[in-house]
Amino acid sequence: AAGRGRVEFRDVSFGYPGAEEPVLKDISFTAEPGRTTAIIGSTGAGKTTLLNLIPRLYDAGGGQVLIDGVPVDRLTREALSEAVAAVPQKPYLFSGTIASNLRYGAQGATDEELWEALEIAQATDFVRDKDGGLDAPISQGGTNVSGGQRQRLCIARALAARPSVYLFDDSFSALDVATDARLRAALKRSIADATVILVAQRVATITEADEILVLDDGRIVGRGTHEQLLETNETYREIVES
Ligand code: TTP
Ligand code: MG
Repeated sequence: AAGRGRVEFRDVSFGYPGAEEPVLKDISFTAEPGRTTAIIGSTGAGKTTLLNLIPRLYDAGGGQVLIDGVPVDRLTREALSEAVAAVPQKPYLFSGTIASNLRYGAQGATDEELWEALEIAQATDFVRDKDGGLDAPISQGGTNVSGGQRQRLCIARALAARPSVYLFDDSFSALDVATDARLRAALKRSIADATVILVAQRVATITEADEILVLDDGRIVGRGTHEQLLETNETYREIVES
């Protein structure tokens, strides 16, 4: 990816085909390289939908989504998939091996690079313990690994792709608190220059973000740091205290 990965939403609105109500309304923000932007909001607020507009799972109805100043619908699919790696809320593994799953989006990655990605994703131990290591079989849908292991393999897959923009949709929820903390510390060191946009429920995950966007019913109703929002934003306080 040539650019640095600055993601900008300009007055973005979006509604699912056939639905009457838009799911996202007047969304404007910028996620800068080297910074973590967190999105929080109650279930159904539109967090996943917002993330999905970046790799163009859907296109914005109004407004623009840009990466390094270029509207995403003017980027080739190849350029877009090089720039952005998303860890979806329901992470998916394909039938094959651990290595083939990690190389999805990173075909040229060496074994060493895969182990590095696994190390950051806190997945080294369980992959090493599996018969075959990187070549251990994964069944369709990844049903032969646990939910937390699946999450970490999908995080490692994103890391192996070396994008400039990382999207994490509630990607740390199946991890215990200690693993979550170790993983985020490792991420901070290893992808310090990337743009990170994450959706999170756990307060500890959010509080370390450089900027937090509070999404309510498809609108941004607050933005700032954890401390700023605690002082000024009722919706944020309710979410954090619940
Ligand atoms: P989401 O964007 O899925 O909301 P969310 O990610 O904030 O919720 P959660 O915390 O539970 O993950 O959905 C926003 C609205 O859009 C919601 O009313 C459901 C609707 N929707 C569809 O109609 N079709 C879809 O494919 C999706 C993903 C959501
Ligand atoms: Mg969601």
